[in-house]
Amino acid sequence: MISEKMAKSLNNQIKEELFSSYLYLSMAAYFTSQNWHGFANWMKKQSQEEYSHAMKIFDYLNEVDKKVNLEQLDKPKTDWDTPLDAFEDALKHELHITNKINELAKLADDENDFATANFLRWFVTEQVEEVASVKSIVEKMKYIGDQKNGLLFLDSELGKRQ
Ligand code: OFO
Repeated sequence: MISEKMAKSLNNQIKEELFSSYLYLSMAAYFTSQNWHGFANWMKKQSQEEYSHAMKIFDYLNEVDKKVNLEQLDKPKTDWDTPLDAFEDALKHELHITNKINELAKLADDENDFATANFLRWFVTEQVEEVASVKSIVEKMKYIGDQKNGLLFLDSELGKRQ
């Protein structure tokens, strides 16, 4: 049995993950409106991944016999100045999520909640990957700068994400 405090924090993380999904879907809409279909594809896939993160926590709470209480989602930002601006926001967001996951892991440790600590390990590893993958896109975009050809090539590369 996990504590009420832990259950509440995990419920809140469902909201964080669903908001991540919503934010990346909003970025996909922005990229589509700007004809960057590869970037839009990447963001759509990312949005689906975030939904699956939320569902992992949803299922875990059910398994440990705690009720899921969905909370209200904020409206995501809808426009960015450039593709780099959007991916920089995505990186900022992933760093925020890493902090949230670390807080949850710390709480599980403090409460000697070994089951939740073990469950959260997957998220700790996942965040390292998520931050690294967005960071590498940001760095490529900075390197490309204003060169349209470079940006078109990257758009086509990110369009390959399955
Ligand atoms: Fe992007 O890892 Fe979940 O939120």
